[in-house]
Amino acid sequence: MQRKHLLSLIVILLIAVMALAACGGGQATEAPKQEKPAATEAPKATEAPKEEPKPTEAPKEEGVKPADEIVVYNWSDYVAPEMYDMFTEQTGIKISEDNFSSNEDLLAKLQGGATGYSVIVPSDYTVYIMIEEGMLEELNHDNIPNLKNLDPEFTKLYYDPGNKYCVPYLWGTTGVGYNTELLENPPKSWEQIFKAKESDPWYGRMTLLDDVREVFSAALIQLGYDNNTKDEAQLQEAKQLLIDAKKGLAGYDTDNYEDLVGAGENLLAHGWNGDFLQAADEYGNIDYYIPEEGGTIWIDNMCIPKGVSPEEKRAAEMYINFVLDPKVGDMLGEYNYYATPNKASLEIADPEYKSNPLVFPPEEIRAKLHFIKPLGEFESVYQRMWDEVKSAQ
Ligand code: N2P
Repeated sequence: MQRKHLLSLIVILLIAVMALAACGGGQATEAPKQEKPAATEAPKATEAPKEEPKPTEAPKEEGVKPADEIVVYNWSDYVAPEMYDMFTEQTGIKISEDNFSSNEDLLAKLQGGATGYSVIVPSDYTVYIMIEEGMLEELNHDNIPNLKNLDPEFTKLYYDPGNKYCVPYLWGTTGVGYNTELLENPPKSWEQIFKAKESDPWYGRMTLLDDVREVFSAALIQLGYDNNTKDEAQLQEAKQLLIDAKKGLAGYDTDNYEDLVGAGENLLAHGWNGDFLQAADEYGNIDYYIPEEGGTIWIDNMCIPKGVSPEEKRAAEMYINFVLDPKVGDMLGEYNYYATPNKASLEIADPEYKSNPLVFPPEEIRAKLHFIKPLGEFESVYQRMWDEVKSAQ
């Protein structure tokens, strides 16, 4: 009788413990520990490790030999010249680069099944889309110890909290660059750009980025609307503004716009701050500003596309860790005139770089800068309107 009672007690206890564990009232790993003393049978030594992976277990990729070579799919002119050689010297891994010129191109290429890229560099809103669509590998933070160098501000981004998938690379702004020798008084506003008169010196000698969200952002900002609006009437208005502006444009260009301004072929262009500032070094006659209605701000990121081999992933994580090195991050930011998200890099950076208001915009300018946000299904409406702008006569 006593034995029977004892058995019922054990059974009740077991059920209670299991119920608690199922409710999440305790940690799942605690339950087996508590039931062990009550169990009549000693657990087999071989069973235990299988059932309870220890948290200290080595990362799965440990022991994976990194690939000999990786390809970075990047924006053009977006590395410091010696970076790739330095990485190869340090690790023996060769790097080559392929370029895209807009987030939409990058996305379309990968959605189309392109493979062979180990590291890609999308902007904030595109990272969000890629995570949502399951297009990115999760990073193994154990392989990226230099993550600690990131400014904490860059670890809590809406599109990738905790840097689970990506690591910020550089950030910057989109505004207007112009030729200071040929244009004394550049247009202060987007309005003077979109509604240029034939008598304006920049009429016919300016370009806009070949980039749907950037161009619509500029038009919506000029109209005083949210640059991420989902209001079709506002978008129609922006579309019409852009169509009317076409006669004053030399075209849409994302690849050489800063050189065309430096060489004096065009007088101004819509583009990215660092591209203009690099060209200013080369040509000595370029300045950059945010038109009075405002502009955009963005953060570009290093991510690993889904489907790479474990060897490539390991090499990609080594590259990401390399870029996060304080000296490398500083070299990258200073050479490109884009802002580094790396706090340790900023600590050793040249004071001239850190205090450049065109790289690190002051508060009154920051207040006029807007991020491009992911719009879900509505993205296709922008695309359709963009097609209409591009094909309009
Ligand atoms: C660098 C291009 C800057 C990237 N040439 C804009 N997101």
